[in-house]
Amino acid sequence: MKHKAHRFFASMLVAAFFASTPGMAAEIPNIPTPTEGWNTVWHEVLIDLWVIGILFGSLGAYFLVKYRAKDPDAVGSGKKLDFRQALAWCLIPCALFLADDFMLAAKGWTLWNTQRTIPAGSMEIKVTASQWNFTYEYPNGVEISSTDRDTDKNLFGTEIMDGDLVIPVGKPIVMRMISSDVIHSFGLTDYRLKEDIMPGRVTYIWFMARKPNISQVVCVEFCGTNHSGMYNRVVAVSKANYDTWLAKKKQEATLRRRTYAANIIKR
Ligand SMILES: [Cu+2]
Repeated sequence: MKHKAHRFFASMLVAAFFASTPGMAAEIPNIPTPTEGWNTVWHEVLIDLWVIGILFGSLGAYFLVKYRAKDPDAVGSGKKLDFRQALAWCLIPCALFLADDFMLAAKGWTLWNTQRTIPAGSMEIKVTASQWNFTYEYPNGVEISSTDRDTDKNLFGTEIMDGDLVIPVGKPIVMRMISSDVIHSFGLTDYRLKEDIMPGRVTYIWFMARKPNISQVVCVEFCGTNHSGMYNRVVAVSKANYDTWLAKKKQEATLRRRTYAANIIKR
C-alpha cells in the first residue's frame, strides 16, 4: 500500500515536471553560440598553457638538479648527436606543438564562422552609438536609451528598470550598429563579445541568452569624457515577460507622442 502511494506521488511529480516544461526545451534553439564557443576555446587554451607549463617547468627543474655542476671546473659531457638525430629533435617537438596550434586555430576558425553567421529566426535591434549613449530601436519602433537609466536605482537589482536592454530568452539577437560621431565599441562582457561601432559603417554582433539573467553592455573603446558612463544592463527574461515589457514601452511611447502633439496644438 505504502509502495503504491510512493509510486503514485512520484509519477505525479514527473508528470507535473513535464507538464510545466513542455515549451521550455523546445523554445531554446539548439545552435552553437559565439559565447559558448569562446568559453570552450579559452578553456582549452588555458589547459594547454598549464599542461605545457607544468611539463616543461618540471622537466627543466629536474635537469637543473640532475645535471648541476658539482664543482666549479666541471665540464659537461653530452653525447654528440648526428645530423639525423639533431633534425629529429628539432622537427618532432615542433610538429607536436604545431599540431596543437593548428587544432586551436581550426577551432578558432569554426568559432569565427559561428560569430559571423546570423542564425535564422533572429531578432534585430538597431543600435546607434553616440557620445555618450547607446540607443536601441526594437522591431516595433520602441526606443530605449542607455542614459534613460535611473541613477538612484540599484544596478544589481533584479527588476527591469529604465535604460535596460531587455531581450527574450532563447531568441538569437542581432545588434545592427552605427555611430553618429566617433568610434565606440559594443562590449557584451558576460557574452564574451565585442564589436566596434564606427561612423560610416554598419557593423553587427549576435548573441543569445539561454536562461534569464542580468549582464551589462559597456563601451569598450575610449570615446571621450564620459566614455565610462556609456553602459547599461542587458536583461534576459522569458518570452512572456518580454512581450509584456515591450507592449508597455510601446504604450508609453504612444502616450508621449500624443501628449507632445496635444501640447503643440495648445500652443
Ligand atoms: Cu563610446
